[in-house]
Amino acid sequence: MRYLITAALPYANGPLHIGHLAGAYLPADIWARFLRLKGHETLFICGSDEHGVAITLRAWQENTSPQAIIDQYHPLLEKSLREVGISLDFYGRTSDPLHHQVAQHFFSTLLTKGWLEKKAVEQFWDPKAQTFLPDRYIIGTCPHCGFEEAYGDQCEKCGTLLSPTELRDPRSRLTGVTPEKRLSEQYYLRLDALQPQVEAFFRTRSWKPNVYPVIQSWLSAGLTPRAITRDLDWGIPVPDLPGKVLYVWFEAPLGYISLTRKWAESQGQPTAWERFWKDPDTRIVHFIGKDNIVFHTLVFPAILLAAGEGYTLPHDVPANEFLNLEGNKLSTSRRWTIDIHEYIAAAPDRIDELRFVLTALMPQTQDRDFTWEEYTSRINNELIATLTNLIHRILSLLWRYGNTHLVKVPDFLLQWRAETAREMAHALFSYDFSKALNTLLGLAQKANKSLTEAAPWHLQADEAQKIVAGYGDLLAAFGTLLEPFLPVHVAPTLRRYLDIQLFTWDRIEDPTPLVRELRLAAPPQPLVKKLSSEELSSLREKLLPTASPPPSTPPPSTPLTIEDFQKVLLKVVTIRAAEKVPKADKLLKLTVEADDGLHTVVSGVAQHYSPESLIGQQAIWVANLPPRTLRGIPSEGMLLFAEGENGTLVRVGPEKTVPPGSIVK
Ligand code: B3M
Ligand code: ZN
Repeated sequence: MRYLITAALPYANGPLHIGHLAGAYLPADIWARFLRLKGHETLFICGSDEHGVAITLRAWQENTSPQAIIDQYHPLLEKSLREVGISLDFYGRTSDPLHHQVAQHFFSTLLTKGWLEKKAVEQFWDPKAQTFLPDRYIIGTCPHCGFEEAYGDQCEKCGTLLSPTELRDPRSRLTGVTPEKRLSEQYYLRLDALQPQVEAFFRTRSWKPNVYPVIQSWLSAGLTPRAITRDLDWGIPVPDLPGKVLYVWFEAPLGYISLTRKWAESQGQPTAWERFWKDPDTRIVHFIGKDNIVFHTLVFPAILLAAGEGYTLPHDVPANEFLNLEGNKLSTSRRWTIDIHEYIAAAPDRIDELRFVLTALMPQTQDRDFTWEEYTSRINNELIATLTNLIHRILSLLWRYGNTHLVKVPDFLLQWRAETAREMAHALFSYDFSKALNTLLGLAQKANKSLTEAAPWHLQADEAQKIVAGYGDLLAAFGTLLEPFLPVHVAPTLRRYLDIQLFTWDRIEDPTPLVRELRLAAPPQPLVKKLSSEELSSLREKLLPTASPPPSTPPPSTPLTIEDFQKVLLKVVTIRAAEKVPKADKLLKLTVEADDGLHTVVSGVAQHYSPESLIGQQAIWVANLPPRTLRGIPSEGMLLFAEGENGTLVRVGPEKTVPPGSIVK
């Protein structure tokens, strides 16, 4: 089997952070390295996404040009990816003329084949900036969940895709003014007409459990035509339509094709790309974050199907969920991130450590949380205590008993190693990277224990030497099994100590000795240094200088009249029951008693209160909010919590117990 692996094309409007890495680049890299060891022809490509409002908005904010923005970030993105060991075969950019050509070709083909329709639509116009506003330039209140900062194309809170006219209280992000509606002509992709083909494609694939329901819900709602052109002056010009550019989500996925072509050109074999896009023996796998699922599983396949030029459809789209940082959503604008280039500068010799922690914490089917505490304990108590200490123990023993060893391996070690490699392969083929890593740690644990029990150091030298040499086989295996995970320092250094090459994965799965003889090149040093509390604080200080996440911006203090205030009906309630909401780590379902009986309130405090600790407590309830449904649970009103230090939430209640339903005024 041949594989084309892609990782989401990062917008060239800012640096990469740990969320990007754990979401797309690291899993893609582990997979690519694993497939190569499995002996599959593998091409791994990526590139900067240089169009769209992500770029123009940034340029507007920084009072500079889009070109200056991409020229600043494109090299930084590539450098960061390479330095964390992302083994890309090619990194390009969507401003490349070849990409423009490919995207325009697809547009023209779809137009000729009748998959596009032109419609005059009302669009928002910013009277102050004198420009049409693309969807992303408009914010307002989400009609589905009430989130007040929803973008015109998508609500980041509830994930619903929107069109800007659906927003309540729309505002221009450029100037803050209320935009006006004006007519403008755009091309629409007939997703409705393509639905049968897209559905047929959807049914031929097996999707990850967090991806399947997203696609399913879209298909059952019915696909609708989607505008694929925009009134903007930055992007790929729409052929024969001055003043308009292709919508970034129409052209960026086509970048996977143009980047493969650029790679082929760079190899001096301009037609080599066809192996990857036009041959059914190739599997194309897109690694992305959850916010990109719809575009990769529905829109992009729809474009390929509509073009009808024999392009291979995605084999899989193993999207990850999000990584949070110390309990809060990562945010570049609020400076609540750990940027990769800054991490590399602060801890240049701890790249594998970061990869290890992010693999252990990978948000594979649900959001996960990165904390410095966990970073430290995963490094000290797992990576070092379980894995690299074992490696160091064996290396030191080998060194103690001479520098050349004939290796005779006991059967149980051969079996353990072969089974581990097989189990890891199985986990990796199901995109369960954390499990693959854990399986490896499991082997190290067993080996640690059996070595301690064998206690060669109590035996005579020649006897001891034989036992230790048997464990040398395990080291030879680690040199390969660790490669997809820790390729920057740990795996290559280990191989250098033992003077061995990478094996194929299949060789490791075969329970026969890997080497006959082991020679140690140098006295071993520990592969990973323990992380001290001083090192940790200095790292934390450099990377997250603010002691606590920036508090969410308080609402602007427009003067309030007493009549305004009296519109809010506040009551004291007693919490009678509380339980966790399945599959939502932040939510608790609370049953509260007021003067008119029991009410259900879904509250985002699960990370701050255990359900038991709230039962019997009183709280302040906003009683006259319209009900809304959260995770399928109808929720009435909301409970008030104060935002404490480090973003903690603290219950607000009366000073002493009052009858449930008492008015707060
Ligand atoms: N540029 C990344 C993002 O949404 C977006 C991915 C494009 S993949 C074709 O953050
Ligand atoms: Zn919403």
